[in-house]
Amino acid sequence: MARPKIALIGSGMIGGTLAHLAALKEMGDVVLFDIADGIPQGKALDIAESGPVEGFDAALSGTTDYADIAGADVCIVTAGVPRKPGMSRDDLLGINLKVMKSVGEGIAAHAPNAFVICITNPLDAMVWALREFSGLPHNKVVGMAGVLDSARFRHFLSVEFDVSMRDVTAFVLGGHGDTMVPLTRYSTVGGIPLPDLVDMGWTSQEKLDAIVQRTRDGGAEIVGLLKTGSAYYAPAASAIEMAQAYLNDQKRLLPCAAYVDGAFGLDGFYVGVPTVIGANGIEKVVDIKLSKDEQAMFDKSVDAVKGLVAACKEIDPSLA
Ligand code: A3D
Repeated sequence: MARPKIALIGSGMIGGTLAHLAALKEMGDVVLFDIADGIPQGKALDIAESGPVEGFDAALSGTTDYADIAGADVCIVTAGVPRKPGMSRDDLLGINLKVMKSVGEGIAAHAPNAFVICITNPLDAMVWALREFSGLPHNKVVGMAGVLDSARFRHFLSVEFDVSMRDVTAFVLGGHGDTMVPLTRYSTVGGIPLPDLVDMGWTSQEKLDAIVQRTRDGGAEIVGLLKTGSAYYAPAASAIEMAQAYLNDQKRLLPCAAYVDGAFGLDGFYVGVPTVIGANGIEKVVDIKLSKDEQAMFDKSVDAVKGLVAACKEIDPSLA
């Protein structure tokens, strides 16, 4: 059987890291696409030349021609611009919306059966726009943010509790912005919910609140340190986890920016929710019960995304 084909639209910091991870994990053959001629070809060749040392057989190629993504099983989209210090994700909207139009049309023309994972910011609005421009089914177009935000939350928690990251589960829902909703009640250490751990005296409410805030600011913390761009190792690892769930029909329960129609009181809207990812893409949106406070935070986050979607429609009336 032929190896799966993974197309990476955008070959910058995240795109290059995605290609490296996909090759190391032998997920399939990788095509790097970018408008900056030379970058995708150079990264593809460089990673391919590590194959004999690492022991992988995946084929890697780079291109500026959408025809070369033909028949891709998975497309991961990072095309666009990242944040610089002082910028919010929302500042990227105007530039990246235009990019989503060309990417959506390219995918629709050459890889209409792919599972498409969007990473470009502002995430929730861009995945919505990408779906609109591509016309692909909603269950096949999804945004990566929740896995990353939850991974950041899990990392901070494992350091606080001094336990293995493998034993910490966490959920971050809502839009991928300052209003994201880290759900402490559904986050656990070895199955023990965080509020119980506070009651047990293993940590304090103040420390937990600080970790929640650090999670919300996780992207900005990295931007502030790097100064030249935004995070790429953890974002790439997170999207790879989603791609593997699809390619291997794993039925993973992962928080993603998915199209929600009916659950959470929403009617046809992209935002971060718990989903099941398998061979049919987003196979289920898990409609968990939120407390009054959690619902208020979620609603605020949804409103922030609605504002961004409205701004997209103003910039490009074809989306209205
Ligand atoms: P960067 O290293 O600048 O790579 C972006 C690439 O996109 C560059 O190589 C550009 O040449 C290319 N590009 C620009 N326009 C086009 C186009 N029309 N078609 C194809 N390629 C194009 O950025 P990065 O890889 O660090 O980040 C990529 C995106 O991911 C940015 O929008 C970030 O804000 C976003 N991001 C999202 C998260 C989430 O958790 C959602 C995390 C980190 C970064």
